[in-house]
Amino acid sequence: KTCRLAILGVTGAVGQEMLSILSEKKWPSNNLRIFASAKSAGKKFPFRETELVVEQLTPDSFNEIEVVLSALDNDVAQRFIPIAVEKGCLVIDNSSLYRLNQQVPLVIPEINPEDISSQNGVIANPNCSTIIALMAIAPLHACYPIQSMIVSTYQAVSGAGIKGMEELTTQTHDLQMNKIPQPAIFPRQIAYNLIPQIGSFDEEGNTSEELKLQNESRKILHHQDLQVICTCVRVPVIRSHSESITLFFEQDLDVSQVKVILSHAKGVKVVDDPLNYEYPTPLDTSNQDLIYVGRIRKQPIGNQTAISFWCCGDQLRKGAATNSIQILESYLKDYA
Ligand code: 11C
Repeated sequence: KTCRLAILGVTGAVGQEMLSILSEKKWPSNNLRIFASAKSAGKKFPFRETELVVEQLTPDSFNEIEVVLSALDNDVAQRFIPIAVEKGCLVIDNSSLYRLNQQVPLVIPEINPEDISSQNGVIANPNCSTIIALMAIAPLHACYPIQSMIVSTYQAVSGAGIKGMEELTTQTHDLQMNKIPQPAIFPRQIAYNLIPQIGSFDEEGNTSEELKLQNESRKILHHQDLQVICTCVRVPVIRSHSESITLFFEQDLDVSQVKVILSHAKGVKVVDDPLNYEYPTPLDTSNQDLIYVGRIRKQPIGNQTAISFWCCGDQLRKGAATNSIQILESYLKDYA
C-alpha cells in the first residue's frame, strides 16, 4: 500500500536516512514530497530513478499530504505538527514532544504494533537508545517478566545529528594536527574521550536521556512499575549505539533460554561466541536494521535472577528512520 507521504526535516541525518530507506523499499517517487527550512529549499536529492526537490516547510505544506514522517527538532516540530494534524494528516514523529502524551501511541512495531489503533493524528517514534534496548528486552519480558533493569549506554555521535558526526571528525583531525579541539555541539571534547552527559540534568542528577529510557520503556512495555537505573554516555563512535543491560526477572531462567528466545526474536541477531571474539560492536552493526546481542550471561546476585548482555544497533536506522517507516508500513497495512 502507498499514500501521499511527506518527509519533514529531510536535510538532517534522520531525514536523509528516511529518504534512503524509502528508496531501498521502492516507494513511488510521485507519492513523496520532501520539506526543510527555507535555506535548503531548491536542493535536490536523488531518489530511485529521479530527483526530488526540497520544498520550504510552511503551514500550507500539508494540503495534499496524507502521512507525514517528521524528523524535525522539537522546537520546529512544536510549530508544525499541530498544523499537520489539523489538516488531517497522520504524523509519525521523531521528536520527544509527544512521546509521553497519553493520547499518543509510542510504537516499536515488533513490540506494540496494536497501540497504533489508538492514534489521534500522531504516532510517536521512541528515542533511539530506548528502541535498541527494548528490541532485546521485550521478547524476554514477554516470556519471563522483568522487575527492573540497569542500563549503561555508549551512544554514537550520530545521535546529535550531522553536526555531531562532523564534530567528532573535526576534533580527531585537530588532535592529529596538534590543534586543541573546540567543543561546540557536545559539552566537552568528544574525540579520544567519553562524555557522561546526554541531554540536561534534573534535580536528582539524572539526564533527560536517562529519563527517556525509563519513561518510554514503561509506556511501550505497558509496565508502569518497571524500575530503570540508567547512565547514558556519549562515545567517539560514528553511528551505532551500544548498551550494557542487566535485567532482573521475577522467576528463574537460564542463559540457554535467553539465547533461544532472542534467536527467534524478529529484528534481533544473537552474536555470542566471546572466546572467538564474536560479540556485537558498533562497527559491525552500522548501516543495517538488526539489533545485535551478545555477551549473554547470568549474574549471581542474592536470590534474584539477573541476566546481563551487550547490544548494539544503528541509531539512525532502527533507532530512528527504519522504526518510523515500519510504523508507516504497519499503519498502512492494518489501520489505514
Ligand atoms: C542522542 N538519543 O543519542 C539522542 C538523540 O529524543 O529522539 C535522539 C533524541 C531523541 O543524542
